[in-house]
Amino acid sequence: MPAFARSYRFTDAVVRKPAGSVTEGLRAVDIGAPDPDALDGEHARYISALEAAGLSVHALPPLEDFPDSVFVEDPVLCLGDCAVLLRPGAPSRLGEVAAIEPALKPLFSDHARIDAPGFVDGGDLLLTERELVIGLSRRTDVEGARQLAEIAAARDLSARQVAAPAEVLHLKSACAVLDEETLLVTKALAESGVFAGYRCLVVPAGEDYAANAVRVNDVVLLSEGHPRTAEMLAQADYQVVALPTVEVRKLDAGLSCMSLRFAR
Ligand code: CIR
Repeated sequence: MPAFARSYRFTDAVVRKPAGSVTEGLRAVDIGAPDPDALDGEHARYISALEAAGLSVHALPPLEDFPDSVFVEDPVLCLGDCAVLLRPGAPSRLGEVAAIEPALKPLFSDHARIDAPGFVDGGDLLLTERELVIGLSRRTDVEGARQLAEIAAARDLSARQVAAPAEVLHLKSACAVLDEETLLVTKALAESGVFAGYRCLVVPAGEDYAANAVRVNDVVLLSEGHPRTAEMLAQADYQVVALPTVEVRKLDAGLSCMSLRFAR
């Protein structure tokens, strides 16, 4: 696959409008259901930010049967021209794959899929300029990772497995790509050594949630309310766009999980 800034230069994104059933979305700790209207507002701001960053946004209709289906990052991985249909590890989310597949057909020329018994959630996949990092978590298992590494290898991309941090849902809850060589990471993940060889910008204390940022073309989308991270990124010459995430956070979600980003 072409390697020109594939990890942050995009032309298109797929999103899915939140369903009313989003109040029933999965969460590890129940701190209250998200407010559907407020979540719609966050989602609309997110779409506007993607468009302002230069992307054509394909917005899919809500799926009431799947409360977490707004988090389109989890059932699919975009690898260049290839849409890889994953197998989310939460039983209530498995059906999201068949539901999104028809929308991807016209957008990608190449298709692959993870088969049973493997499980992979897209939130555990960090695609950098040099490799695909697969986080093993409660949602992503060794068999799924093995299959995905084969799919990647067939497209000239190397993959490796790491342990996702136990205290968060997904690997990418704790890290993001900033550019060809730089990652934004939580302190714990930086200290684990899994990203030795990268330049790691470490999220300041108390702002770990901000590590789930998204570099899109010339900007970095960052969760609002993390001033020290915003300042650190600005000092490093990144252009930050802060977005509200109060409602999605109640569902253990963040900015990366609300879109599939790719270049056409
Ligand atoms: C879930 O538990 O699957 C959803 N409530 C949140 C998914 C967040 N996805 C992501 O970070 N990629």
